[in-house]
Amino acid sequence: MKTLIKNGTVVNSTGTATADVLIDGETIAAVLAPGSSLLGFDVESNVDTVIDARGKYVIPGGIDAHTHMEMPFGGTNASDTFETGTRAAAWGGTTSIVDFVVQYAGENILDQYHLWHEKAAGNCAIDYGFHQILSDVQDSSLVAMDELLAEGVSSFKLFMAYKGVFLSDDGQITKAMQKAASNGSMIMMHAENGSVIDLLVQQAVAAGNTSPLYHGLTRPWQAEEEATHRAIMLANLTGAPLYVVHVSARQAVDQIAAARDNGQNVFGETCPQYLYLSLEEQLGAQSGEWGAFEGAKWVCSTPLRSRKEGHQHHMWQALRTNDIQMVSTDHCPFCMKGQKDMGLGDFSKIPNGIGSVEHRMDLLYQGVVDKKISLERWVEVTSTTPARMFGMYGKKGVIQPGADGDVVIYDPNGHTSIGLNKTHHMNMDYSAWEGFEIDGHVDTVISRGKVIVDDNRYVGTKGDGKYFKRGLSQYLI
Ligand code: DUC
Ligand code: ZN
Ligand code: ZN
Ligand code: ZN
Repeated sequence: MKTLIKNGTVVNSTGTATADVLIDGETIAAVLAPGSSLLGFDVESNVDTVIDARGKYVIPGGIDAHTHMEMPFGGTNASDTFETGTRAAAWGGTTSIVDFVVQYAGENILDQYHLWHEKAAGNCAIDYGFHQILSDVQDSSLVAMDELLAEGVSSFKLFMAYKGVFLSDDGQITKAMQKAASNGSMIMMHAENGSVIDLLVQQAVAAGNTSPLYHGLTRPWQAEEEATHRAIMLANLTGAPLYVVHVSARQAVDQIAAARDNGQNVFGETCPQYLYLSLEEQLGAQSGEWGAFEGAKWVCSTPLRSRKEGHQHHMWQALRTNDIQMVSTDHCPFCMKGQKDMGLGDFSKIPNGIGSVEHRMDLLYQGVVDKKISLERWVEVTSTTPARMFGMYGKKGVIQPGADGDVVIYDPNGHTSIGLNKTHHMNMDYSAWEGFEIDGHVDTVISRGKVIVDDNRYVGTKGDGKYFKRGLSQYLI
């Protein structure tokens, strides 16, 4: 099967050009000057399918390097399965995810890794890889980190919060970092000071402050800045590379920037919710069907932060200046009915998470329209950098010969109304993005050479997506 995408504006992180893209089987075979022949053959008359992309952007498929499909968490499971979540991702122009294998304390990480394969295999619409979560850092886990690396799991996530669930203490973190420093893998960190947060939560609930609004107020930026700094110091001590997930506080960004200026291999990820949404808006949402409990829709950790304090503005700036390198979703959806509503009367029981896997490419494209980032930077933060950060580049994250045929045709003259009247495809009974309007539209999504979304129709099949073995981060030498 050969497909020619002709006359499109091909956008890579390195630049933009009008070109034809030839996909042969699962792989990009050539990027050609429009209408050119190949070894004397007229290309267009020698392919099976021709797609005219005139006036549209032809970009490498999005890579969401932070998702939690069907994660057991907060007394329930994230509501998207690998099937529903990856299909929603495809609708939104994302052609690869990296999901987190969960280890709770006492569990064996290799058993968990195999369990995650069972959940995903045969169910995914797009390609997927895995990171491994480490909770209690067992001696056997340190050995297993090498085995997982050989399986293509080259990044390990630790938590400085969620006592009794995920939390590792500083000694355990240091041990895992020592291992990462020696085997070349990446340490990912949920950087919030869990003891401080647990105290503030306990005090709030005891004082009768039980509404969702107290979620953000009991997870202050100081807890994020402090933990980010501590993680950076432990990485400095051990020589491990550090990737800080879901950065929301401007002060945490500044810690990451300072570490980078200091020559450390420290990287930062943010999410669409920290670019667009704020604590004030969460506080203001009182009038929907859930009244004062509406705010539960946006309970996630790290939390939404105050717009008055300037976090969102600072985050866009950091994305532009490369103090923050990439954008993932932390896709962790829960329904209001039967899941989030477990926290009626006690905000600390609301499962933490927002679903955005379908909307990341659109939401970041709006940043291009609004002149917050350039067109090439859009591709870089949503695809190219995730590929390089997590050892996929060359196959993923770029339109070039030899790369997988993961291509999105994006229409800058189209329009997308997000979440409105439940037009999204995530398995949720609400949308955190209700009412967002995007001046652009995902037209066609191609995954390893196969069209899976075409003109507002899903035409793929479950099981199209395959496990992707990752190498070491291509940012490290
Ligand atoms: N934050 C969330 O909001 N959900 C999943 C886990 C996390 O760290
Ligand atoms: Zn986290
Ligand atoms: Zn997460
Ligand atoms: Zn369109």
